[in-house]
Amino acid sequence: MNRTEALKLVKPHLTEHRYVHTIGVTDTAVDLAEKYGTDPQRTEIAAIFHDYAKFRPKEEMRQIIIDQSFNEDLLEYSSELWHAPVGAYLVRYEIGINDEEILNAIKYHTSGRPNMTLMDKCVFIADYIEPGRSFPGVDEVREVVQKDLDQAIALSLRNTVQFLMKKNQPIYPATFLTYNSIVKSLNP
Ligand code: DGI
Ligand code: FE
Ligand code: FE
Repeated sequence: MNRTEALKLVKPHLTEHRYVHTIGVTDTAVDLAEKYGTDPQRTEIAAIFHDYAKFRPKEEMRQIIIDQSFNEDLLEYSSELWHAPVGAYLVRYEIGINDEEILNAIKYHTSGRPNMTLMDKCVFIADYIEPGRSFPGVDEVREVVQKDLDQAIALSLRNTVQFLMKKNQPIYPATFLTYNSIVKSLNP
């Protein structure tokens, strides 16, 4: 599947705003894949579909999480987290993508996971820094990612955790596990 075909398949599932975001994530992820040395074509497909399930009804997502025996902890945390694993599932069954590395990059694009692959990292950080994003701290992450991918991920996770804490929101444990994993790898 090429970029044009993939974009055509994802477009009906997104709003215009989210489609523009998706293109930003895709271009950013491809640049990073080339820079850091993972397959740009497959990273591109993962990025195009990363928010595939963003607009599914909550009840449909909840049912998929239960039926597919995904970590049911998810249901105790913000429904904003659900579209990532549900998206990986739907991209397999509705789009027919079976490439596990692509599916994992989609599945873990919101929380990350310990020991992320390069493709996971490129999609994760591209989602955070794509040109349409404008929140405090994003420019610093854009600079850091040019020098050190892992430092950029650590910084983005720190920002996200601080942001959620300031809003008195619970933090999904996987987000902390990802943070711990990446910080330990920076300071072995
Ligand atoms: O889907 P996007 O908006 O492009 O970005 P995303 O998939 O990174 O989702 C971001 C949302 O997920 C944002 O509203 C914050 C929320 N989120 C990310 N990590 C956590 C989280 N929410 C909770 N409760 N806990 C987390 O660890
Ligand atoms: Fe997302
Ligand atoms: Fe996104």
